[in-house]
Formats: sequence, C-alpha cells, structure tokens
Amino acid sequence: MTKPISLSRYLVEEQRERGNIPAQLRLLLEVVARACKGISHAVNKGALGDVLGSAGSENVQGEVQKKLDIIANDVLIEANEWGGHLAAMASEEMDNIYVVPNRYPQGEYLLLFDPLDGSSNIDVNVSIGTIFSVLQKPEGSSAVSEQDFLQAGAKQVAAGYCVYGPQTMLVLTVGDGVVMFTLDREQGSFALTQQNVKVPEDTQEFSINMSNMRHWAPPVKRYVDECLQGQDGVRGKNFNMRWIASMVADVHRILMRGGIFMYPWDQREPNKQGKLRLMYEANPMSWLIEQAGGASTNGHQRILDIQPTQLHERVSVILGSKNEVERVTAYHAKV
Ligand code: AHM
Ligand code: MG
Repeated sequence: MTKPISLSRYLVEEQRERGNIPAQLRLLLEVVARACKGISHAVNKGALGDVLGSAGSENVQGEVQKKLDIIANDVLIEANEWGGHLAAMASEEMDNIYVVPNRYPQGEYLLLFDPLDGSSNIDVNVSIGTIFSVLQKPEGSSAVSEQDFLQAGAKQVAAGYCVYGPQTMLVLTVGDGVVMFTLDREQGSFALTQQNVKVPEDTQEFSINMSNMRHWAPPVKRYVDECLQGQDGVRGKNFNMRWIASMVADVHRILMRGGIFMYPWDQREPNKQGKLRLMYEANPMSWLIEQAGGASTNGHQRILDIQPTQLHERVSVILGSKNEVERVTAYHAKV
C-alpha cells in the first residue's frame, strides 16, 4: 500500500502546483486541523472527560451552550491567536469578533467558525462537527472591525468542516474542488482519503426537519409533498428521507452520495430568515457543495452571492444535488 498523503503535504503540493495556498493560509489550515484533533479527543472522551451537558450559559442567539460548545470555541481561539496568520476570529459562540491580542503579530486572514455544530446531538453520541470559513481582511483596512467580516461567501479563500463521527474527517476546499482527510489516530495526523468529490446531479433522498412542515412556505411544502407522493405522484419515483440534525453530518452524506438538504424560512418567526447562520454555517457548506458540483440557494438567490449585513445573520438554506436544488428554487419563483 502506498503511503497516504498527509494534510501538510497536500497543502504544500497544492501551493506548488496552483499557487492558491500561501504560507500564512497553510499555517492557518494546519492550525485549524490541529485544533479539530483536540476537539475530536474531547468529544471522544464523552462522560469520562466530564465534557457532556449544559454549561449553564447562553450564546448571542439565546441558545443554551453545552460544555463542549465552549471547550471547542476555546480550543480554536487558543490554537489560532498566536501564529501571526490571523487578524481576527468570529464564532457562533461569541457575541463580538475576537481581535488577535496586541502581544501577537496580526496576519491578513479572518477566521469564522461554528465550533461545534449539531449541539443537540452532543449528549446522545451522534455525529457533530466544526465548520469554518476563511476570508481575507479587506485591503486598506487598518484596525480590524466587524465590518471587515461582512463579505459575501464568494470571497472565501478556504472553507471546510471536521465531522466527529465513527471516523473523524476533515473536508476542505480552497477553490480547487473538495478533498477529504481521515484522522489516523495512530499517526496523529490527517491522511488524504478522497479527492475530486462530486455530488450527483440527481437524487431520491431529501433531508429536512419534517416536524416543521405546517410552518413552511408553499414552495417548500409543494416540493416535499411531491417527494412524499413517490412513484404515484408527479415525480414518478420514490424518495427516501434522512435527518441527522447535525448540518455537518447531513452535508457530509450529501457530499458522499447526493441528496438535498433544506432548513427553510418558516412562518413562526417571519422576520427570521431561517435557523442556520450565513457566515459560518451556510457559506462554507455552500462553497463545498458548489465545489463538488452541487448548488446552494436561499430559494431566491445563490447563497454565496448574499451580501451579509450582520455577523450572526441567519439564512434559509437549500443545498445539494443540482437538479433538485434548482427545482425547489424554481418553485419559489412561481409564487
Ligand atoms: P447549532 O449550531 O446550535 O448546533 O444548530 C444548528 C443545527 C444544524 O446542525 C442542524 O441542521 C439543525 O440545527 C437542526 O435543527 P433541528 O433541531 O430543528 O432539527
Ligand atoms: Mg451550528
């Protein structure tokens, strides 16, 4: 068996061949990967590490924080603040941006993350993950501010996630397709296990929290209704359904075998655009899906084209196999 390619080697060779991973970005991605290894160890310990349960606090979105949400956030900050590659960080678990302290050099990148996505699954031993997005600090801006982060997803220079499941896997794009690495615990490093990841254009599998059906807008309801009618209905084929309630795990399945994932707007809170956060959940996942040949919209426009107005802004998400995403998006246009 040939020796697997490590994450470090992949990053070095990608820079050599395509020039798309300058040294500072490589350092950043290696540091994020190292932090994810640390989070993976904490997740694996579970009750033995006293890491389960609630931390007794709330984040900026009013959600109860789990101990592991906070541990993962701290691991990512501590790993990334001193390397000189970052100007600032932003996280689902922090109200405001975290500017790299003066005692360390400031770099040109901005890192956004959801430190532990799928929080409701932490205590029940179901796959969870870390999602991250990397932007460049706009040229000419001196003191870094929240405004510097408000860039459309199309401007990302790297994005990915680490899923803590039966295997810990790091999935990455730097705009040259999607690559997957598996954590080799004996070696303590991520090894390249899949390249050229492709999402099939068609699918017979959808993913949505069906308990919210009565609250959805008509286009989403119509799409799911038609899937449920199966081969007797207008689609003329049967559909399967999967909902893990960890976006990382649902998106990972879609990258591996296709499917459509939706977390749509619903009428209970009409002014809320959706549940998922644009900048550190929807943008990185949308870029990965597009890089694998899939599509991602909010029903009306490509998610990567949305100009954010707030760091913690929410968005309606429809992503996955291209032909299905285009179908749901077209249903929105007809209303
Ligand atoms: P979180 O960031 O607080 O974990 O919330 C995001 C998660 C997604 O991973 C998942 O798709 C969704 O929330 C699950 O929502 P629901 O509880 O409605 O099934
Ligand atoms: Mg999340």
